[in-house]
Amino acid sequence: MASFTVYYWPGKGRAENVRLILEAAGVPYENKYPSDWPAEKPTLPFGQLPALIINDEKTKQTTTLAQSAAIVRFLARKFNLVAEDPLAAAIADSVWEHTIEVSNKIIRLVWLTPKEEKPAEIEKFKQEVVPGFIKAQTAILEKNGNNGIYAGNKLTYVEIAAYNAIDELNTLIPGTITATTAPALWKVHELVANDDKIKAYLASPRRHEM
Ligand SMILES: N[C@@H](CCC(=O)N[C@@H](CS)C(=O)NCC(=O)O)C(=O)O
Repeated sequence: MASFTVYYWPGKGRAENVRLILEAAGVPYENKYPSDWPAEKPTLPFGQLPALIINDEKTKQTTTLAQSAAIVRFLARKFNLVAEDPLAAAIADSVWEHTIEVSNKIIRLVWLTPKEEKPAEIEKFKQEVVPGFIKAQTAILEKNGNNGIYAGNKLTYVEIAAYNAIDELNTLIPGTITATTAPALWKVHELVANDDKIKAYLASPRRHEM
C-alpha cells in the first residue's frame, strides 16, 4: 500500500488533474502547500510543482514524482483509468496533449498576463484558440460515437482532464462550452461531473476555489 500527498499551492492550477484522478479512483490523499518556497524549490526534482509524494508503506521508501503529465499517467495506469487497447490509449494521450496546450494558454492568461493586456489577450484567445479546440475535440468525439468518450468505451484520465479544461475555459470566459456551443464536449463534461466519486468531490470542501 502507498499513501499519496499532492504538493502544490492551495489552488487548482496544474495539480487539479492529479486530485481529480485520485478522487475518481477513490484513493485518499493529503494536500501539502509550500510554506517557504525558495527553500523548498531546490528539494524538488525539477524545482517546480506539482509533485506527488508517494510513501510506500511496505518498503518505507518515499518517492517525489514531478511533472503533472507523468503524475497523472502514473496514477491513471495504477488505478485503471487508461484504455486497454494501445491505439485507444494513444488517441487519448493525443487528446490530453491538445487539452494541456489549451490549459497552459489559460494559465498564462490568468497568471502571467499584465492586467491591462488581459481583455485584449482574452479576446484573441476566444477568437483564435477556442474554435480550433472545439472543432478538433468534437471531430474525435464524433468519430467515437459522440458518447462523451474520446476513444474506446471506458472513462479514462483524458475525459477527466477535458472536464477540467472545460471548467477552466468556462471560468475564464463564461458560457464558452455549453450543450449549445459545443454539444459533444458538453457530453464529456456531464459524464465526468456525474461520476459518483467526482460528484462527491465537487461538492466537498476538498475542492479548491480557484
Ligand atoms: N511541466 C511542468 C510545469 C510545472 C510548472 O510550471 N509549475 C509552476 C507552477 S504551475 C511552478 O512550479 N512555478 C514556480 C517556479 O518555477 O519556481 C508540469 O506540468 O508539472
